[in-house]
This record gives sequence, structure tokens and C-alpha cells, in this order.
Amino acid sequence: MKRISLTQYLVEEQRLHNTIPAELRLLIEVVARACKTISHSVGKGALGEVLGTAETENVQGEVQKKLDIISNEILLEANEWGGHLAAMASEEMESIHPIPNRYPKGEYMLLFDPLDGSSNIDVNVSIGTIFSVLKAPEGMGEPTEADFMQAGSKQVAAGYAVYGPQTMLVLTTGHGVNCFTLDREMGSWVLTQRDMQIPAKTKEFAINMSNMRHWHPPVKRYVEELLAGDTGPRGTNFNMRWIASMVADVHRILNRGGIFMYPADLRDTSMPGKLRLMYEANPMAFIVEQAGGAATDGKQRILDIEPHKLHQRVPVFLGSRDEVAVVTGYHQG
Ligand code: AHM
Ligand code: MG
Repeated sequence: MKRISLTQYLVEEQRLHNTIPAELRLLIEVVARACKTISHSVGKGALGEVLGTAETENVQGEVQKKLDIISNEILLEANEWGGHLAAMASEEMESIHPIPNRYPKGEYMLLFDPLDGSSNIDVNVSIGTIFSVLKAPEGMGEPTEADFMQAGSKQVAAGYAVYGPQTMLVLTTGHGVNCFTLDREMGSWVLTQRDMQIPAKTKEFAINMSNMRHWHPPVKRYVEELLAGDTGPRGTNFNMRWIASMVADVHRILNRGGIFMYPADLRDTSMPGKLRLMYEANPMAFIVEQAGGAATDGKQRILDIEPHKLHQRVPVFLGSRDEVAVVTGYHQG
């Protein structure tokens, strides 16, 4: 079989759809290269002395793992000097990271969750990197947080790398979703799945069931109906999976369907859900919609949410569109 590299894919996409100009191609290739480096660190584990907890907390008061910090550094360093970015923002940093003055600036802004699924790092379960690309507003001067406050529908690219049995990169630039597998010997990304499609129907759901007693009524009703199986109102037996790595759960859903949920709940009413709009929900919603699925916060399309702060959290329901429609309907009804 003829191998198509990430570079060839990006060049050909530009020829076909005119959506990946050279600067954006550079950006995607630099992020992909950084993910290769992160994959290498993750793969070393205890041998690289990268496991365990660092003595720091991130802006949300969560204890950082060593690999959270290493991955953040890798992405910052890789993306600073290329001239393709105006600024970056990361789940692991309190405020935005403008490109230092010694480097030229570009017209894109990059947001990332450098290593998602932190609770799985030390136990050798799949984790990943999630990224989202926005355009800097016209005539932007010194970048500020306000420049990042753009709805997810404005993303020009989004993707994730999953560090599992294989390292894969899943990417969209608004014309479908494609998947690349890292050839570890050659150090190159090879196109292995074209135009991924999420089946509209599914019998599989993903949610952290231990929070059930804290859920709001629409989520409780929906999951109770799934659990009731073929003698309940849905008339079908549903299966459940929860990896506690959004990247790994979404990757399974892209491949064989399913619905992923991280709702808001009553544990801490000041916190509308756990997942972050800019680093997790928006890029995943873009990918899922591009693969024919749906993504809502229970009430509206995630990509339509107008953000008001960088580290904003949102409830997330995404995946097979028929199931997302059912649970969204229960919130609206
Ligand atoms: P993180 O960014 O701190 O790793 O948190 C996000 C992760 C998601 O990958 C995953 O879906 C969720 O947290 C799991 O949460 P929980 O441990 O509550 O099940
Ligand atoms: Mg995360």
C-alpha cells in the first residue's frame, strides 16, 4: 500500500480545498512533531523518571503531574520560534503565552491541553494531547485573553494525539476527520484512516457513574433509561465504557460510535461540569461534528457557545447524533 505522510496529506488538502495555507501547515506539522516528542517521553515511563507528581498546582488548583509540565514545555518550545503564531494558551497555564518579542509573529493562535487524562499517567493507561487553532482577530496588537474569546465554530483546525498501544493523530481542518499512525521506527506520521464517520446510532455510553447521585434530573433520567435495557423505555440493552481519558473515550467513539457525557452536577454548583471549553470541549466538538456526530452542553451546540473566560468549564454530551439528540431533548423538555 502506498504510504501517505502527514505532509503529503496537508499539501494535497490545500490543493483540493484551499484551507491549509503554508503557515497553517507549518503549525500542524510543528504540533505533530511536539506530540511525537511527548509520545516518546510518555513511552519511557519510569525509565525516563517522568512519572509521579510535581510539586505544583495548575490554575484550577489541580495537582500537576511531571508529564503535564513536560508536555506543556514541549509544546511551548516547539511552537514559539516558527513565526506562525501570535499567542498560545494552555490548560496548564494561568494566562495566555504571547510569542516572545525575539521571534516573528503569525496570524494563528494555538490552544492545548498538553496531557489529558492525568489520572491515567502513572498507571499506563491511554492519555493524549488535545489542540485547537484559532485565527488572531484582524488588526490585533499585543495579544490578550479577549482575543481568544471566539466561539468553537471559528476554529480553523483541531486535533488530538492519543498515546495508547499505538500513537495516533486525529485531525480536522473542516473537511472531515483523518487519522495518522506514528511509525515509531521511521518517526513519521502515516495516514491510516480517511474520513472517519461516527455511526448515528449506538448502544454504548460513557459517563462516570459514581457521580450519579449528584446529577441533574435530565441526565439521571437518560442514563436510567439506558440502564433499564431491553425491558425499559428504550427497548435495547446498552453497554458502558469509561476510560477517564477523554481522548481515549472520544477515539473509541470515532471508531465505533457511542455517547460521551461529562455533565454539570450538584457537587459544586459554581463549576458547570469538569471539562474545559477551550481546550477540551471545542476541539472535540469540532472533530465529532466533522465526523457526522453531534456535541452539545445539554442545551445548545458546543461550537456556538460564546466563551467569557479562558479556563471556562462546560457540560459535555457528544458522539453518535441520535443519542446526543435524546439527552439534549430531555434538557430542553
Ligand atoms: P484532566 O485534563 O485533568 O486530565 O481532566 C480531564 C479528564 C478527561 O480526560 C476525562 O474524561 C475526565 O477528566 C475524567 O474525570 P473523572 O476522573 O471525574 O472520571
Ligand atoms: Mg484535560
